[in-house]
Amino acid sequence: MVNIINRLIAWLSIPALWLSLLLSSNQALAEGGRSTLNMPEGVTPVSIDVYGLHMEMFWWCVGIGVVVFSVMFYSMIVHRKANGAKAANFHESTSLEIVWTVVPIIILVAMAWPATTSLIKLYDTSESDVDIVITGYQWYWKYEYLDEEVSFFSRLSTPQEQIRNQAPKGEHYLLEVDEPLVIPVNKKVRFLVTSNDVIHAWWVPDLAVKRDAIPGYINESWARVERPGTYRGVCAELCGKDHGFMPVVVKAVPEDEYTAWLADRREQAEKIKALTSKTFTLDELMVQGEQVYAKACLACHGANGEGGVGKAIAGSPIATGDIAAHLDIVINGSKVNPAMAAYKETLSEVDTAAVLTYQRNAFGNNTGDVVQPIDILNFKQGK
Ligand code: HEC
Ligand SMILES: [Cu+2]
Repeated sequence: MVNIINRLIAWLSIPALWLSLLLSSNQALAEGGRSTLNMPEGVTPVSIDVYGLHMEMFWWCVGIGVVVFSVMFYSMIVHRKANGAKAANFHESTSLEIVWTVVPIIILVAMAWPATTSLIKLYDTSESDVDIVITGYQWYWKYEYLDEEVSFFSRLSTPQEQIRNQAPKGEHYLLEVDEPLVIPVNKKVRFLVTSNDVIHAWWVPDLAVKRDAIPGYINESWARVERPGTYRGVCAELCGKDHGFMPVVVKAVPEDEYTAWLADRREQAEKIKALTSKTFTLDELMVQGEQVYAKACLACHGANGEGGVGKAIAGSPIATGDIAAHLDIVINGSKVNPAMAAYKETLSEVDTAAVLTYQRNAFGNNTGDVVQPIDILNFKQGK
């Protein structure tokens, strides 16, 4: 009688255990249609492949777990010593050893086959429709559309007040940028990933793309996004103090929208080029210079040019002295303190001219000097 009750408890406890595990995991997986625990399925054929692979492996593991633990719990309850069980004594069972070698081999091959086909697809960057060079910088990204003469920087746009807990955090806190990468849907977009300084990694989970950005190397990847939308990612390689502040935002749009955006971008670039040869008045440069200063220099040089991380601009021997030295430190950066970065690539000629003119005339520096965009261009070209 006792024996029968024991068996009954054992047989009932095992399904009850699995059922409760299944129910709790189901709840975790099903939140809002999109799991908060599981990896995202993504929006490209490759990402869906990767997700399928992940789920397949997952269920293999669940199956093995259920079988192994079921046998274990059953044996522990039914064949326990208190119940008078005697241990069976068998050694070197050839058939058992063959079974536990062959079965795992079959399972491993069944896993390796789909994994290899997915990997081959993942690495096939041939015959792309759009090619984009992605360059990591400390701490932002540069996107360059090959053969389109369109390139721009993409920086974090989360306001400082949110980062410093002086304002409530927005929906896309630390996952928003001023200029997202725009790509067309249903086109094979090839990413050529490299870096300008240290190792970064360009990662967008929804596209199943994660590539190291290494100075001097170009790593390739690709995506064919099937659903228009905004997809977010981050730099996935510890790259310095602002590693957590260089997110990636990809906007996938229908093709006609993409073509219009490209044309618009090209027009903007043309305009900037035309402005480079224009002569500005002191007032025009001061207005623009103030904006550039607030965006790019104020954090280190202070709202009143009083300095901080950077040296004071008010009364600075460089900002009130020889213009060539001023051009040199802003365009090429400081030779002694890397905090003062080179702005030759990140500020346009017009912006550089404006901020130099501003620094030479604001904060009581009243030199009356006007620096024109053409001066910047000439300096950059060594004239
Ligand atoms: C991350 C901080 C930082 C930012 C941002 C920054 N600077 Fe600097 N800047 C410095 C530091 C540090 C020095 C001192 C460099 C040295 O000792 O050689 C400096 C020095 C200078 C000097 C020379 C001052 C002197 O009297 O020696 C000028 C001019 C200057 N910066 C202009 C700019 C301009 C223009 C911008 C914006 C486009 C800018 N800086 C943005 C940190 C910064
Ligand atoms: Cu980085």
